[in-house]
Amino acid sequence: MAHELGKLPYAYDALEPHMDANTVEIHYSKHHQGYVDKLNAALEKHPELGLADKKVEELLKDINGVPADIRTAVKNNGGGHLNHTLFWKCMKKDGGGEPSGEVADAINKAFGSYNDFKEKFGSAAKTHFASGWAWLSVNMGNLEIESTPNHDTPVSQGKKPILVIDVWEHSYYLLYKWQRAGYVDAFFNLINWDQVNDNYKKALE
Ligand code: MN3
Repeated sequence: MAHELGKLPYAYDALEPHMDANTVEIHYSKHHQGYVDKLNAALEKHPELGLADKKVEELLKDINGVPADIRTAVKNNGGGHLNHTLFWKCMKKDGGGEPSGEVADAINKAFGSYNDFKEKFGSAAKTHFASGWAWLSVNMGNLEIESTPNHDTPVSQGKKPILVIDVWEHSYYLLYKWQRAGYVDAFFNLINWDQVNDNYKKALE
C-alpha cells in the first residue's frame, strides 16, 4: 500500500488571518503532497522488502534498516510526511488561547506557566537556524521543547511529539516575508489544544 496524503482537517482559508489560504493550499497540496510522492517513489525501488506496508514512524525509528540507496530519501520525505501530518492537526479555526486538561497541568509543571512555555517554544521556533521544526514532545513521560533541522523528527529518538510548528520559509514567506517571528507569534492563535491534549494522553499510554 502506497502512503497517502491525509485529508486537511479544515478549509484552506480556515486559518485566516494568521495563516493565509494561499500558503495553506500550496503548503498542503504541493509541498506535503510532494513528500508523500517522493517517499512512495523511494520505497518502490525495493518492492521485495515490503517497506511500503510499514508505518512511517517505524521506518524512521529504524532508518538503518532501510537500504542505503534510498535511506536519505526516506528520512527526508518520510519525515516531511510525518511532520506535516502532525502540524496540520495541531491547528484549527479559532484556535489558540490557553491549554486546558491534562496537558495544561503538565505544561505548568514542566515550564512554570503557559507564558513561560510560550516564551520557550516561541524562542525555539524563532531562533532555529534555516529550515526545520520546533517541537513539544513527551520524552520518558516528561515534556520537552527542542528544534530539529530539515525534516528530522523526535520520533527517531523514541520521543512522542504532541505539538509542532513548521519553520521552513514555505510556511510563512507569502504573508510574513522574512519576519518569521510574526508567523510564530500568530501560530499561538491557531493551536488546537484539544488535539494537543489528546496527543499528550496517547503519548503517555
Ligand atoms: Mn512545510
